[in-house]
Amino acid sequence: MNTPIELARRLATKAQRIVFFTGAGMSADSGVPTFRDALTGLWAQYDPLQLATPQAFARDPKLVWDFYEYRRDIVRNCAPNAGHRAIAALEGNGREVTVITQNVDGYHQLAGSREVLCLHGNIMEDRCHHGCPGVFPATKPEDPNAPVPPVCATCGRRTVRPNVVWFGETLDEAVLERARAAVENCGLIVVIGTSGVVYPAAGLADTALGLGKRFIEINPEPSQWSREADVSLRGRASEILPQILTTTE
Ligand code: BV8
Repeated sequence: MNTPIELARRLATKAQRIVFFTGAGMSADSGVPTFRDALTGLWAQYDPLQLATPQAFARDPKLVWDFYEYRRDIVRNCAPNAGHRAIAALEGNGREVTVITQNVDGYHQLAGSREVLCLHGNIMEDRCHHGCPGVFPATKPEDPNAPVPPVCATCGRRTVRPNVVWFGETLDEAVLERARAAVENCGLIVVIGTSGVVYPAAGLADTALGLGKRFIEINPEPSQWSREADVSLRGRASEILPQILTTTE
């Protein structure tokens, strides 16, 4: 009798092209609060829908900037977990691995994954709010009296903003296109730690199901995909991923 973990292991071992589609739950065991968990979730403390929008930044740039600085400190003080590392370790042995993440913490890249599509940007980067080209690492200004948000170093006139996609902003079409192609070409999608609420990102998992792709889900809670998934594993990403991805042979 195959346990769900053994079935998931077999699907992961057989697949030549795997997509990992990850949400905030992927980094929960690193200590980064998810948006939705009642106790630690950011929804509980702040309403991202009120803060993670261009309107909020226009209305109160300092409040929104402080919200991101609060989250950047968490990301700086935490680190990728065993789940990120298990995915990264899979690359390189002749299999095509693509990570499509909704997360903005950069942990998949830090753990060593090379093919990472960041649908919603990177919280550890800034860009000019009024369009100067380029992004640059978010750093804390030395001068405690520096303006908040900081002024763009390129134009010297406008403020910077976090290099993330806010609610109501469109995703980078090229990134989304590459993500769609990866889903269409994969043999297996592993959907990890997402409540499937945020679109168009969640639409990628819908597409995978619609195309009949082999589908593994890892989440302590059920989701809209649980019933149709080949394997729906109730548990934590940092515990389950090493069990299904680490080849013992
Ligand atoms: C857009 C960056 C065009 C900022 C983020 C349909 C089509 C298109 C748009 C929409 C649509 N319907 C609604 C919209 C509008 C909106 C949207 O989706 N709203 C939601 C709230 C209903 N979408 C947009 O605005 C997108 N733009 O489509 O442009 C357009 C424009 C205007 C109008 C129409 C169309 C842009 C969305 C991007 C938003 N930016 N991040 C920032 O971070 O500050 S999204 C943000 O939310 C994060 O990236 C995060 O990933 C995401 C939250 O979702 P999850 O990752 O799923 O996390 P969540 O906390 O919800 O769930 C955690 C899960 O983990 C849970 O299931 C939990 O059980 C599980 N878990 C917990 N612990 C563990 C675990 N799993 C495994 N292991 C564990 N240990």
